[in-house]
Amino acid sequence: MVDLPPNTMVPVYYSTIHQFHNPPHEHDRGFQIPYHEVPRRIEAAKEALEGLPFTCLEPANQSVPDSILFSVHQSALVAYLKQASRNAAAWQAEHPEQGEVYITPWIYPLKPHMRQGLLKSSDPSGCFAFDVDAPIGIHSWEAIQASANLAYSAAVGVRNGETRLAYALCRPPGHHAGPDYTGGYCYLNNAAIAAQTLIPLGSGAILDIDYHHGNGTQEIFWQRKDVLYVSIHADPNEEYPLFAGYTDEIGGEDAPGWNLNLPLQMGSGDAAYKEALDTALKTIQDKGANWLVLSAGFDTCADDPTSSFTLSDSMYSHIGEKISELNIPVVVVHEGGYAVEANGRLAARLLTGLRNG
Ligand code: OKP
Ligand code: ZN
Repeated sequence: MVDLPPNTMVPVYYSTIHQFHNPPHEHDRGFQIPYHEVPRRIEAAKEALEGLPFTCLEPANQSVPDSILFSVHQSALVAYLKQASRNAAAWQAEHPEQGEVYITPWIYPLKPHMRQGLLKSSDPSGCFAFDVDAPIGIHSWEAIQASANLAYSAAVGVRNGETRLAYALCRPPGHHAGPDYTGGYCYLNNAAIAAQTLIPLGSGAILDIDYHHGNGTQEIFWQRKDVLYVSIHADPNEEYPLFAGYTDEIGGEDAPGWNLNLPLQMGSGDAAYKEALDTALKTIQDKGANWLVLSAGFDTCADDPTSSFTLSDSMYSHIGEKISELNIPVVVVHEGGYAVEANGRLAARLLTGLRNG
């Protein structure tokens, strides 16, 4: 940040626990493919960030309190996540020959009467997922909690005035997770937890620069005027999550104008992105945000195997520098990025830009 004293260290929150969450498969338009959201992503980011001269690595020194957790998520979702991890453990104990198993919700309540029945049943898992790409294994709940605790710890440091910039190396990511659902590798919404933690500093904003629209974050803050959600992402007509991220989603009846979607054409590059970023930052400033949570996805980069955008490495320095001009405290929450090693060099560029302005 521009007015950081020159030798202030930037805390980078990291936990080893994420590596025990390692599902084998996901689905692309129904086809089974290897899981892109792999442990090495966050290890690459950790190595690059701890290599910067101005960072210090920190453990998750705080656990998300229920008061924060249950103001962004329903308790039924949390109960489901715990139970699903237990179910995976029980299945594994009974079928040791199958090795590590990951459970996926399998019956989805398309209509309200189906939901009513399913919720009362012995396996309501389909009531808590909007897609098939948030599988749960024996260690997943531990990893999900550890990830949320990193976002919370980073936000507490900023809320307490100990720093004006912090980075949470969250894995699994969070921005597709809504009040009561998982989806798209996401289980608990780390960015929403960070934002809720910063509310004592006044109203603020979440800027989501992941390639995919953060439908979960949008829904959590849909009716709120104390948290602006702004997202730059690929055209949802063509790209996941398909059902959200359109320009006419401007916020609920209680908060019109407090949600801004800036979808870009498939194949967009630096020029289009810079323009959208200027619009995003102007809106954040106009709304008088006192703090920013940055949902930082790196799947916008040219070499990402899952994305059509072609951002150059220098864009991530530029994004950091432009954000620093807001001159408000920033909590960075790691989201996507599937060019595995790129998570390292791009996170380093982003954080360096944020720090040096
Ligand atoms: C998570 B995050 C379509 C496959 C969709 C889920 C993508 C989740 C992205 N090609 N699989 O926003 O990076
Ligand atoms: Zn993404």
